[in-house]
Formats: sequence, structure tokens, C-alpha cells
Amino acid sequence: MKKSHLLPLALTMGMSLALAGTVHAQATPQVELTPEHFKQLDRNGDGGVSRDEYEAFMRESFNKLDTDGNKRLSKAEASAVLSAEQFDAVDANNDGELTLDEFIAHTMRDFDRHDYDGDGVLQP
Ligand SMILES: [Ca+2]
Ligand SMILES: [Ca+2]
Ligand SMILES: [Ca+2]
Repeated sequence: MKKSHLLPLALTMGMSLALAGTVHAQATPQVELTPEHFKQLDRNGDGGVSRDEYEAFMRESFNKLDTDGNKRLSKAEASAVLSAEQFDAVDANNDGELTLDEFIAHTMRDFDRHDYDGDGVLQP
């Protein structure tokens, strides 16, 4: 298996959210990171997605998913973007809910894993 085109989990989640929130035309389970998607994450338009941009997007994603506003994601709330297995992986303390800290900790690990050259920026 080549890993080159594998998406960070968080990007997949974020893109699913972005798609769910706006255009609902093509709800593909495995979202490709198209240039359009990348532009949504690249807020300052410098052609790369920095840690700050990534984290900001994930915080917004968390808040969108938290439909009852209790600052935790239940499995049901996260089910739009996370499989049960993914949920368990993000739920570090296994209490059945995701806090923002758990969510960000996981998505930023994803970021680092995909930042191959370690410069703190994801390139398209
Ligand atoms: Ca940028
Ligand atoms: Ca909630
Ligand atoms: Ca938890």
C-alpha cells in the first residue's frame, strides 16, 4: 500500500464537515483532498496549511459537531464523521465522550504524521 495519497484522519473529518455544512451533493465516505478543500484550510492563502490553521479548523469542526453544546462529543454526535473505531481511537480516556482536548490532541498528531518534512506546514 502506498501511503502518499492517504488523508490525515482529521482532514477527512474536516472535509466531511465542510461538505455537510455546505454542499451536500457528493457525500463520499472517503473524501479526496482536492485543491478546493485545501483552500478552505489554507486561510491565509499562502499555499500551505499551518498548525494554527489546522487547529482552528478542527476547533470549529468540534463545535459544529457538538450539537447539544455540552463541550463533549457523544458517539452519536461524532458519528457523522467518525466510525466507531475512529471514535474509540480519539477517546483517549475511554469515557465514551470526546473532549476538545482529546479531539485536538488526536488531530494534531495526525497533522504531525503527515507533515513529512517537519516544517509545520502541510503542502497540497
Ligand atoms: Ca496557510
Ligand atoms: Ca455534545
Ligand atoms: Ca474521552
